[in-house]
Amino acid sequence: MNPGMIDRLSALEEEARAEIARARSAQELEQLRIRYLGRREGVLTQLMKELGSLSAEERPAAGAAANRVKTAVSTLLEETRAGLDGGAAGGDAEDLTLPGRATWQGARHPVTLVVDEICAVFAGLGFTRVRGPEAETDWYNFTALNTPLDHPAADMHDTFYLAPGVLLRSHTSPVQIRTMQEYAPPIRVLVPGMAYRRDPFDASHAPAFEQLEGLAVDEGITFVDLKATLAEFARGLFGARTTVRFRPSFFPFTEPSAEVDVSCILCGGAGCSACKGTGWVEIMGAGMVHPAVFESVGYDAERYTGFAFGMGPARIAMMRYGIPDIRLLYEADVRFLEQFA
Ligand code: 2NL
Repeated sequence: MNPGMIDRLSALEEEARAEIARARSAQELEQLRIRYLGRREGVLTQLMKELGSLSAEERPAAGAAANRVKTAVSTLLEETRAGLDGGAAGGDAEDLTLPGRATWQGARHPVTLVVDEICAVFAGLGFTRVRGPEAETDWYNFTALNTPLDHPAADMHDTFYLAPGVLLRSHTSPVQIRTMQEYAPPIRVLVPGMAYRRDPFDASHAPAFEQLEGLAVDEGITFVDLKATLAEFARGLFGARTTVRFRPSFFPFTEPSAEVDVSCILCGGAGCSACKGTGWVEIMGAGMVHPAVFESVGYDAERYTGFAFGMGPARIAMMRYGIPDIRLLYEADVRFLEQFA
């Protein structure tokens, strides 16, 4: 018997167990395996080589002890490594270098930003913001607006019909009709909301789009009030140096009618790619409310006059933020939207 050998084996086992318990990674465990069990330099391997020099009586007990320690250390290494892989039984220490999670920053949609801004400017001129149904009857959407049902705009190919005589409104004007039915003049309302047309969905058209219309009705309202109101609006939205230009146009529900341009918000009128070198960008249509519209809501067309206008806030948002394709406004892509936070 060689108590020296047995004692050295016990001490070695104790030391190996303590070291393995401290190990925090697979690499550390592998280093320990090499240190204790490595084929050439392993501490236990070296001790086992000494077994040959023991006496025949001592060798069996020392050999058995050596094999038991070798198996114990080897098993412990394997179990500890399995625990690390599973992650549950003491995995790698927490990685304190991981960046923290950023808090979510919500943002209003660019079209909402523009609608709210326009409404704020008109609020200063006494306009109230109103809403109404998106599913309408053809009377509110066309007939009341001096647009006969055989007009091309009322065609199945241009309008989403839900049932005979029922449709998705093709503009927000039915809300003004409802407002006039409900209230006597004077009226000043601003109507933002979705409108629907059977247009192909391309870079500059969407079948569902935001519209924003305005209506003012009172005794003695003239085209001068329309011009002054829209000039004030343009300065309020685009800056004090902005000017407006009216070009003759046609809408069934206004007479006279005009297309309204503003001096280019990017170049100030000098001419650039945004205004195609003209210095002007078209932002809305407008005009004096047609007497037939007043008659359809029961207003006295001899007593009252009024002006109305309509614009597409998405177009204005695209201009203002340099958005090249209208479809970006409908994709709900967070990478696009969070730029407006
Ligand atoms: C455009 C043109 C316009 C109106 C909308 C309107 C409403 C009533 C009576 C008269 Cl109830 N007019 N709305 C008038 C002129 C133009 O919109 O280009 N929109 C995007």
